[in-house]
Amino acid sequence: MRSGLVVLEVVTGVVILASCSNSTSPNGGGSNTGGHSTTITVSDNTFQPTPDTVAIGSTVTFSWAPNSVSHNVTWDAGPTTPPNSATMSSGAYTTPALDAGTYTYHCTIHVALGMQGTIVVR
Ligand SMILES: [Cu+2]
Repeated sequence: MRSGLVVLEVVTGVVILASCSNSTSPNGGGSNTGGHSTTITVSDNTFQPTPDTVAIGSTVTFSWAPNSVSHNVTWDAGPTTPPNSATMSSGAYTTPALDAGTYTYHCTIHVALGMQGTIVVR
């Protein structure tokens, strides 16, 4: 009985260690790390990369991942206000040329799940 408890504690410790090492991959390589791309992938509940840093005057293309559910790109704030995308489950939406500053946007359907992003233009 007593030794059984000790074994359980050891096993639990190993599981916790394993999950820790999984969540801290090198260079912060998670699903929402920043980047420098004029293409942002729209997949279920995430925009990648975000924050995304691009050059002044860039257009950014949001590309829906295969088999995604319906999402949209709805702008919150920025130096200009690009048109919002349609709600769609495939295809792509390209912004007009972006001005210097920080744009924020979200998906109206999944914002409660953290589906939002930032584009830094400089
Ligand atoms: Cu969505």
